Amino acid sequence: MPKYNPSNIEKKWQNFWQAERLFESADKSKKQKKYILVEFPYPSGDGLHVGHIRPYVAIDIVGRYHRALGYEVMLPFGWDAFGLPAENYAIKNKIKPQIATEKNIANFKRQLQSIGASFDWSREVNTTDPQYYKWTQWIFLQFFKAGLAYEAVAPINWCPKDKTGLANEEVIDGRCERCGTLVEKRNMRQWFLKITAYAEKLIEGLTDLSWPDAIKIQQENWIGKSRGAEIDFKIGTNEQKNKVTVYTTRPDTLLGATYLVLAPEHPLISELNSEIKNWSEVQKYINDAGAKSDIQRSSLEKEKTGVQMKGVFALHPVTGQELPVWIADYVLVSYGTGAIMAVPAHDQRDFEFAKKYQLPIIEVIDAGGKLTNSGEFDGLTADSAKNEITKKFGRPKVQYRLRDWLFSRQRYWGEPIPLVHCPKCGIVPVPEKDLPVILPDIENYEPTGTGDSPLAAIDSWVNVKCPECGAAAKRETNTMPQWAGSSWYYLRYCDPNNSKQFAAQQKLKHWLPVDLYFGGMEHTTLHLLYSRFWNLFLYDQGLVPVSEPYARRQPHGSVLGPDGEKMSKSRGNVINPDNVIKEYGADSLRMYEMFLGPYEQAAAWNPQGIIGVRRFLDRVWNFVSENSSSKKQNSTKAETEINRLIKKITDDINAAKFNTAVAALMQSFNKISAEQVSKELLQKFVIVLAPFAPHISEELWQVLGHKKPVVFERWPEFDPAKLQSKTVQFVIQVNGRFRGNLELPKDSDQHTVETEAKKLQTVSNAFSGAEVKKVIFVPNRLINLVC
Ligand code: ANZ
Ligand code: ZN
Repeated sequence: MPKYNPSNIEKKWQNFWQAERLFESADKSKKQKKYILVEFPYPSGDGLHVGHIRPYVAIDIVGRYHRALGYEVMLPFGWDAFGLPAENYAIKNKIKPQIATEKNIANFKRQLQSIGASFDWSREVNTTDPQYYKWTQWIFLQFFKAGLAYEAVAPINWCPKDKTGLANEEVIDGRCERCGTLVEKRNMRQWFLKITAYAEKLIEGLTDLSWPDAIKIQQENWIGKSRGAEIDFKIGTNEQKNKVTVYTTRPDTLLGATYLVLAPEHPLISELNSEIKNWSEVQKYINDAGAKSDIQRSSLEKEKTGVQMKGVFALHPVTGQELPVWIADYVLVSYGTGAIMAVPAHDQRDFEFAKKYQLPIIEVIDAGGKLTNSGEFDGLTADSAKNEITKKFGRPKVQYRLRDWLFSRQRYWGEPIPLVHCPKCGIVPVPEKDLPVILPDIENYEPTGTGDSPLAAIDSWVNVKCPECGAAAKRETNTMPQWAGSSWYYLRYCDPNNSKQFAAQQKLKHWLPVDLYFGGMEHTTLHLLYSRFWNLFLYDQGLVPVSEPYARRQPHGSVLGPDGEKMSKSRGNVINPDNVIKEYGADSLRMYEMFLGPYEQAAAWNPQGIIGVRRFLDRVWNFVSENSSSKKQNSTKAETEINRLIKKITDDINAAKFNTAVAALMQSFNKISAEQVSKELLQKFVIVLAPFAPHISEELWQVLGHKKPVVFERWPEFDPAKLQSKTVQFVIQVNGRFRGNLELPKDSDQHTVETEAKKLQTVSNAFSGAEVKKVIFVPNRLINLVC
């Protein structure tokens, strides 16, 4: 038998699997289905590093394991190729995105095949393929027809570097999620998807999902349900006409409201301008506030600023007192009603503001939680006062922090929004038969920064006839965000080549929901939320059979560079799997990826660490080859060990504890290889090794005399009776003094133990011929011979 040399065997098996199409899943299989999904990547120009590969190895292990259990496994893969990363790469390298994307995909695919990933390539999807985005556009039109896609001029998040609008979800701590640039506000015409209509369903749907709590809580907080009340205050001199409505979660503190605050963008301000005595001061304040982001404005640490609208007063609905009205940027126009009643005695931000501007502070809740200074409500608990005051002076109101999804981008590399602007008919959807609206091949695809996408400059594309009346009309030139294609790709995998529908109902029924979804924590309030929204909508339209797409979610920790820092080109700490495979082989790479540490946690790549894994595989290779025609029986220890190993690996894969599974393989192998083993035991060992190290396992399976590949083998069962060791150690004493240990079958009776003990040299020495007078026997523990 030659030495283990991965480069001699890995390509061979990859080609075999591919040629035999072993991993293509059948829609009509009699087996139970298992749909296992991993988030599809952006095919960036840099290729995959070892961090990207970790989830692909994990999902491959889970997929191979379930095939061995007898499931019809769907393990699809595809490319999320629209959007900024692909486009920025193309601009930087002066290659058209279409061409760069194709090249990058080929490289990614080569890398994935080189790790032996068992994806079903017959289901490959690519979001930039017109046959794919035809249906992305079609789904958008369903939103439009249902009134859930709308156009509006609104102050939006604008990334000055990427030169595009961003959704709230793409702004992380005030910065662009992609490039980290501070986000600005811009007033622009935009397209929105009404995700807020699904706020409640998005919260409710979480209940039955077996997702980690941390993810559920993060989504719930992002949606941010709040219960409170709306209360009206009359305002200005024309009291008949003008009122301001505030949103409060503390209606019980109404009598403590000593002034009102409006957001700088509140529409009432300009309506009142003739009454405002310090109009120019007010205007200046409003202009300054416009430049700040919401995050900057609502930061708790920030010193509060504001300006009073002199000459304008609001009337307190209970006391009729005149209250001053201020404008301050800590009140956001996008939340609640954009106006608050300020209760400085009970709200920290109001308190700081009142101190700074010397506004009155009235305490209305005493130390015992009862109302005070509140007239007829004095003595009520805060809870009952909330109800009473809401009933008398306001209306109950549920409020969500979630905002509608800003869905248009001023960039080239995205799905064109399939709408036409007609001077007579208004906004007209492109008829279904004319889909897809193809993204034109153009020369200048760099972002303009003017708020128009580069498409706006292509007259031949923009100018069309109105689909309804035939008049000269113009195409919508905004494109969709990178999150569009990924919002429904798991549906397309069920029926990737359908040209009549986005997917056939019966196939969706067969495969959905996704049983297990691997993906990153960073997508919790982006892709994971968006795709649940699309799915809920399509479910309501009767177009998908399940309301929730992902039954179980498995997050992963990232792989850090050897320096413990995030892998990045600029740090020079990126580990390329191509090099690792060249040096150690794909199986060592796979096992080391899993061995790094708990799957959910970040772990640093240790270039030395993989050597241990490689040595393990060398030893497995030699031991199995040497014993491949073993006629021996298993020793009791070996028998126990293999049963324990099978149980451990089974449990660990089910719980996504891949690192302890690899450790168990190594430890068990050490024990087994010191014992007498049967060929049958080696076969079991190879079958449970196969999901982790599939290439060496195929090769050894052949060495063990099999013609069919190991991927067809059933997962071995363990014998629960054999999990316990069958022998125990007895302590042997003479007259209460320790004389040695004896390993004997479990539950040996007193006579057997006594006979064996007497054979010991140390025991007969201690007797020196005397008779045994008494025996103390503790089953499975001890025997004490007294003479
Ligand atoms: C009076 C009050 C008294 C308040 C008190 C709080 C404590 P959540 O839980 O996040 O919904 N608020 C309302 N709209 C706002 C806006 N557009 N910008 C900034 N703040 C706003 O918080 C609701 C509370 O936040 C509301 O209840 C309001 O202040 C403030 F002791 O009203 B409260
Ligand atoms: Zn028209």
